[in-house]
Amino acid sequence: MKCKFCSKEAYIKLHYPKTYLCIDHFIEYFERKVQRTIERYKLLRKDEKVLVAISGGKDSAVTAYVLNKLGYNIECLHINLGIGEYSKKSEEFAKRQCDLIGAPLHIVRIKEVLGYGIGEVKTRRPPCSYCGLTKRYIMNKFAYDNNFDAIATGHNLDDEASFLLNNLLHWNTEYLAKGGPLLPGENKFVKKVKPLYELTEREVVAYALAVGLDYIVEECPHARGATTLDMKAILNELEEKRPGTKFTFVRGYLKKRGLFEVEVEKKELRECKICGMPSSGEICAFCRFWGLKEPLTFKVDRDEDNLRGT
Ligand code: Q46
Ligand code: ZN
Ligand code: ZN
Repeated sequence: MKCKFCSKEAYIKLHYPKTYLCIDHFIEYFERKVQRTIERYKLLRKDEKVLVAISGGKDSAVTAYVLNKLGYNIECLHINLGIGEYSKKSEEFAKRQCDLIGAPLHIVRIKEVLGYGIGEVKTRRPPCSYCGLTKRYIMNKFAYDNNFDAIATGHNLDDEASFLLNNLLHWNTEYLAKGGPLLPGENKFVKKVKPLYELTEREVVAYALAVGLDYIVEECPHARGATTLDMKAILNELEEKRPGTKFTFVRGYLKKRGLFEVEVEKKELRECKICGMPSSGEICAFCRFWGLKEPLTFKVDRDEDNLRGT
């Protein structure tokens, strides 16, 4: 098949709207769509300092690559989770990706700052529960300590659609109130944005391949992603039969999100006694879990030439 816009062979068939595109026109389409998402949802301005959280995987690498190409002022943060070989490999990929992108990379290794890797802590909590807490805290604290205006993550359309479906099936209204491409900053919470919000996972993979971004494909050994994978498989089946399902579902949700917001009580936040970050209790969940007596600080010395290993 030929590209819709030129005489070259098609690189990809887009399902919605059904179009064949050559590699160059696909790259152009993808980048234009990211730019439109940023504008439609007022995610970022060109004068803002953006921290991209990169895991070594495809979505975050593509986010950093495209934002950089579109002229946004980005730096990257990789959190090494201390999960054996998996984390070593992830860090290697993150470094290679940032070399290709030409963006500064900061690395926080949680084993170095907290003493244990994910999965090594003696606790009843499953690794993913305190991993999520730890990643969210470090991302925000790093951005806050270094005066970033926004944190960009690699969530794509499939991630959002499967998150919504799963939370609708369980009527987790609190989570349903918090979806969407933009979580505005408030207090000491830095604004969070998802520039790939309207692009499918398939498009993200095709873009990564098209621009030569290498990424880790192995799953984390703690991943119990069966639910997400089930949701994604169901949505892909629906999409196959009715192209545009995911997009309509997510767009519709954004219109109806207010229904869930009214259900959520606004919690009064105070400052954590240890780290000073917002907390519902006297000590925040992060400091409590890791038993901290002193706050962690991530202030980067800007005179350092090589930002790696901070
Ligand atoms: S939460 Fe769980 Fe992930 Fe952390 S422990 Fe691995 S699978 S990395 S997205
Ligand atoms: Zn073309
Ligand atoms: Zn704290």
